[in-house]
Amino acid sequence: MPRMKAIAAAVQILQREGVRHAFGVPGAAINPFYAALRERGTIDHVLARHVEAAAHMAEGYTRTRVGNIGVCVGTSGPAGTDMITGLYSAAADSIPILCITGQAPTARLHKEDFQAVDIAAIAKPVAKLATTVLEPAQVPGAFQQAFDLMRSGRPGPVLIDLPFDVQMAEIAFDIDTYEPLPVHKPAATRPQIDKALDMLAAAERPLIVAGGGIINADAADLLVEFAELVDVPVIPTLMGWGAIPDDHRLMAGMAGLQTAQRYGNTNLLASDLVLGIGNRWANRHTGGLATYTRGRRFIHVDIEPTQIGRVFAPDLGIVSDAEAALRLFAEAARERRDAGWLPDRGEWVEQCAERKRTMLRRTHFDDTPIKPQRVYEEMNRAFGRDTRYVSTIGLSQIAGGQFLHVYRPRHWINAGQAGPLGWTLPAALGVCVADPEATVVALSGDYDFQFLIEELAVGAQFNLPYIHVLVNNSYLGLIRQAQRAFDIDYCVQLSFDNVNSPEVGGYGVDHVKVAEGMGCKALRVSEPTEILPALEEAKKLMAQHRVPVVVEIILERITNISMGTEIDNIVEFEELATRGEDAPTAISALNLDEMQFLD
Ligand SMILES: Cc1ncc(C[n+]2csc(CCOP(=O)(O)OP(=O)(O)O)c2C)c(N)n1
Ligand SMILES: [Mg+2]
Repeated sequence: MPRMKAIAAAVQILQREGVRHAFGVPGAAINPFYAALRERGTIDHVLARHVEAAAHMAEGYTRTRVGNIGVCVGTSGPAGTDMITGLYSAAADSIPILCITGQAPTARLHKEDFQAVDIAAIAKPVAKLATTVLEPAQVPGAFQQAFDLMRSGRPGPVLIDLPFDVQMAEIAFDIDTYEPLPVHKPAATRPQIDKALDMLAAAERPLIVAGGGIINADAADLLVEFAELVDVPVIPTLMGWGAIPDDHRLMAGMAGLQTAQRYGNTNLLASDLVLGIGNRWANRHTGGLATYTRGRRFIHVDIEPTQIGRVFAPDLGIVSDAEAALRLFAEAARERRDAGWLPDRGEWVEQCAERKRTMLRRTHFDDTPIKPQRVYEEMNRAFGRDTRYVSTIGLSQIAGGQFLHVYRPRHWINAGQAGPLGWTLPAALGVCVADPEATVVALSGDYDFQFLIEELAVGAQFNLPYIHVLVNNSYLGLIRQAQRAFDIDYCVQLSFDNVNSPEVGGYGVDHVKVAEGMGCKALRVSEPTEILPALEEAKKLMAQHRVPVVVEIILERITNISMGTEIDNIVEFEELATRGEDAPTAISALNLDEMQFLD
């Protein structure tokens, strides 16, 4: 049996489990890992500028491709604590990432050693497993278990904390005898699926709510196949967006309090049965449960048994991986179709499609300063079906959710539940590492952008080109809007007179200068007609220089974006679209050229 340092065995296991990239920040206690990484030479490392960013890069990396597991690395002390936010946003969205931390030597763990902190205890609530390995010979098993846990059941992150001496200790290990553990995923049974299909058949106005579990399970094609077989419209959740293309005739819009369309909410409210697959009834999707559930029955399919009934009791709960369930759903539906048992859904499908054609918000504004709605209209013009959008939170993300178009799974990459400011930029870098050929477009408000702005240098250093659309209202816009309920506008302003940059007109930070200082390219736009040319120019700059390109769009400072507290009381702040030219890049206008308006 070959003998080697325990950490060398760990690096061999990473490689055997498919890891090709890692994101991190070295420190003394994790240097044995870095030495092993260098010696092996099979894993590329991206040096973050902030350890939280390394965790978000790992998330972006995982979320981009089926089977990817992002790895982030640092010391246990301040690096590990920085990565907790990444573990949280990964756990919240069922995203596997592996966080590896280097700890003080075991003999000094209880001596308040330099940078020794019980990171495993801190990480426990936000990880499927968080463990400090105290026995060197257990290191291979810890990694084997980590990969098994990350992939099995509801996916999620794991933290492995390795004391310095444990990393350095010699153990017997032979990678040729190592096998990844078989992944365990519960699967629906045929009687369960038949029962669900009976309920679907008995309904008059059924809908499918498609959650992120479908994307995690790589089952988007099966979802579309099943929806087409039964001819039932689909409402994707924010995490499921892209599971069915926006321009599919059965895509009925998103429902929710913020990232939703008027037609999505109206379609949901008109339904009498909802079949949720791989979703978790997130509160910004459902709003008040009485409004959401009144007058309709629910079937809930989820991989995690404790998710069934967590938010409300469904009429039927099925514990299953989304792919396994959808495979059986499609198989059973095909049999029913061939037997002539499937009800005709033509009228209901047409009602949903009619709302999609007519219940639109206006995007075409010519105002200067620019109104945000216009930005998304121009983005729809500039970016094609293959674009991978990355965003986090704020009015920018909410309006993006309302107006942008997504056509493929993993092309809307969003920290949905946690929404940590600063996530967008490093996540976009992780997306670039995972798919170097992709057109990656990040969308941030000014505050989100400023949170981890230093990561721009990582993009420049490692040649990770993407376009960052930065919508600048010089405000914590979402919180300003929320403060209307308190009748205050307090501690939410980002404006100041920049003594070095009078040209930013009191908007505070000169993002163009900062981006250029970091080695990136940047453009600033103040007129609506300049947006599209700037986005086109950004594409050229990105191809030419292979660095991130920031397109800063100076917005009017106060624009309220449609939202509400219940899905039947969403407040509209702008006039709605009444003519085709009010919403020229709405999906029906783009694809059918048959927009009909009610007048
Ligand atoms: C780490 C963190 N702290 C606080 C918040 C609360 N929060 C959500 S949105 C927001 C303001 C976002 O401002 P900006 O990025 O400029 O976007 P805008 O709403 O103006 O488009 C804040 C403070 C958060 N999501 N994350
Ligand atoms: Mg802002």
